[in-house]
Amino acid sequence: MDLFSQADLSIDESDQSFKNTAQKIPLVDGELVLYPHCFSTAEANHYFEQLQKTIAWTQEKITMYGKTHNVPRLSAWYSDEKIPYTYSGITAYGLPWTESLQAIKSRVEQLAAVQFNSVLANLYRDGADSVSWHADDEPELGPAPVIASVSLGQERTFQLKHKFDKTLKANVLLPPGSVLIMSGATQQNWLHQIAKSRRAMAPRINLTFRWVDKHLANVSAKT
Ligand SMILES: O=C(O)CCC(=O)C(=O)O
Repeated sequence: MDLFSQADLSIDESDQSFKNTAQKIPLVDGELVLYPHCFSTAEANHYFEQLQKTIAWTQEKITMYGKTHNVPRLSAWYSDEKIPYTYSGITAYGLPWTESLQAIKSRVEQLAAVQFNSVLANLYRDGADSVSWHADDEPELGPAPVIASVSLGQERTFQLKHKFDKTLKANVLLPPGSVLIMSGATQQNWLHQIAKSRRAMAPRINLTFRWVDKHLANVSAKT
């Protein structure tokens, strides 16, 4: 049972620091909207602690040029119906939703006005953890996926670069409690990363909610 009661989690409307305003981030050939304070500070802290404790954090490995390395972050994949997800050469089968993930999913579904059937959770333990340039463009996500990315804990910079026009770049600071929604042609035209940092960094949890086509996901898992 979640010890943090629903009343504790409710939003105090008199608290002007909580404003669920959308910031449209201008992006050629893509759509990016940031909700800097979708979750209040209390909610963000609560979910960070819960997820840190309850997610099945896994150290994935990747083999490149015949050498095997630890992926520089911990991750876990949750979904409806054990949907497989194949990324970075790894196939993970979706774990059942936890109470916190389900609650966060409901909130971001309202915000994005779409339904999600899966989430990739990443734990960046410190500034040495990162995710390198990539697009969420696997066939099972569809040609124009809506991806809702929740940030908790340490603020990190989300960097974007255009796939075809090297002059186009963007940096978005992701504060705790924020939700970044990527949609339209963003994944077709842009790469994103969280770079390593030499500065002292506290842990950060990121959740990217997705809608995965189960049949296409099974095809990717088998190939
Ligand atoms: O941590 C982030 O903000 C980005 C995570 C990401 O790019 C991914 O899971 O595909």
